[in-house]
Amino acid sequence: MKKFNQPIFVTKPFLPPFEEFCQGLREIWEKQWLTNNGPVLKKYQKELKRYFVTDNICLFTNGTLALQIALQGMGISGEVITTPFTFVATTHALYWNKIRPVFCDIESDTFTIDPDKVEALITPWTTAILAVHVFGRPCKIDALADIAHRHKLTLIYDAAHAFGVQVNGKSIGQYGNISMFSFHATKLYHSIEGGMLIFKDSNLNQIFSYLKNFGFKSETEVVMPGTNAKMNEIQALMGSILLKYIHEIIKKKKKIYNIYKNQLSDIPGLSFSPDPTENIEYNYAYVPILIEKIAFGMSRDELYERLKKYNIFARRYFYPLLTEFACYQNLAVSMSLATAKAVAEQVLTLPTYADLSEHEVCKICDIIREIHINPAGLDR
Ligand code: T4K
Repeated sequence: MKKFNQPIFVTKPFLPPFEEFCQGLREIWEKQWLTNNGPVLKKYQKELKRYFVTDNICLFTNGTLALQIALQGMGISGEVITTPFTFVATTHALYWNKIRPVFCDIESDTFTIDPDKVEALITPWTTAILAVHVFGRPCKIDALADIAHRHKLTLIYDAAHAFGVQVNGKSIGQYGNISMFSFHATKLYHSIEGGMLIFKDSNLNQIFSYLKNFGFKSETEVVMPGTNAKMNEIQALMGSILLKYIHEIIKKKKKIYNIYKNQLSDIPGLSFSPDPTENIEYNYAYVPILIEKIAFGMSRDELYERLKKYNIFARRYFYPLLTEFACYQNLAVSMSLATAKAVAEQVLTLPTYADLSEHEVCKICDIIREIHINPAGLDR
């Protein structure tokens, strides 16, 4: 197979028609209001409240700061049980709040925190569970809610990947005490950079508004040590426009996911997670596959490198595990993370974005098959 002429990255941001964005930009220019709770942000916030059917949402400049502020605003301290199989920002948010992350192993089917292993990690210092709907796959929400309820723990979800996911007909953001969504450009739905909290306790609205704006209550009053985490008008404009396209984006991503699944599932040593159960509406944000070296004929890393020669830039999300990073290496880990380690060694996320054509997806599949059939072959 010939290599692609242009690089095929793991993702590409979805962009609206240029003219549509320019129209919105023109209005921002005319008003000369760029940030600090401007009119576009207010309109966007209303649209999201309708979309999520709640008044309790707050927008931020990115998902990382949203999560940090969630922890600070809810007064989470001590130890928090979390997953090592995630993007570094999840654990960094704990560290910025001087909270000790306690890593729990994950499930082999959804790659999310394993509820059966959470209780063994609870100590008198545990205040919360910070679980991640990794790749948009919902955590075992009922089991986690039950543990959190019995042990009086706050249940926090990093839903960075889960925009558009529904469980039992409700948005995934309605579960737990609070959820953080990332609207980063690489996400299925984005506002260039951006983040959102959605929460149960309406008192948090005020606290989060203070915290993202330096703690200002009025021109002369600062009521808490806040930071600057405000979403600006151009971000809000992008988010507001893209909300109209979300169904189209998910439809395209679903089609891509299904092509990969149909074309690759019979390759020995290459596997997909089981399909989500019927009560889950998935967003197909990522296409993670697992590569088992012996059956596939080469390791995940070898496949990752070989694909680059064809101009295909898949990613090893999330490798290495968080516990391997220099800043977390010295942290005592009291549980075997065997499943998380195995998944991190085998996972590869394949390119998926709305612009990726059916023809290109089929070609990526053909290349993977060719590499599998002829592992020693010379790349052209
Ligand atoms: N929690 C979880 C579970 C997360 O996954 C994330 C973020 C967060 C929290 C924190 O949320 P934010 O603070 O970011 O809102 C990317 C994203 O930067 C990051 O947002 C995301 N997770 C993570 C999974 O992926 P990188 O380092 O892989 O990004 P980068 O720059 O290598 O981009 C990936 C590919 O996308 C590139 O190869 C090319 C393409 N790309 C990227 C950008 C930015 C484009 O085509 N156009 C673009 O504008 O982290």
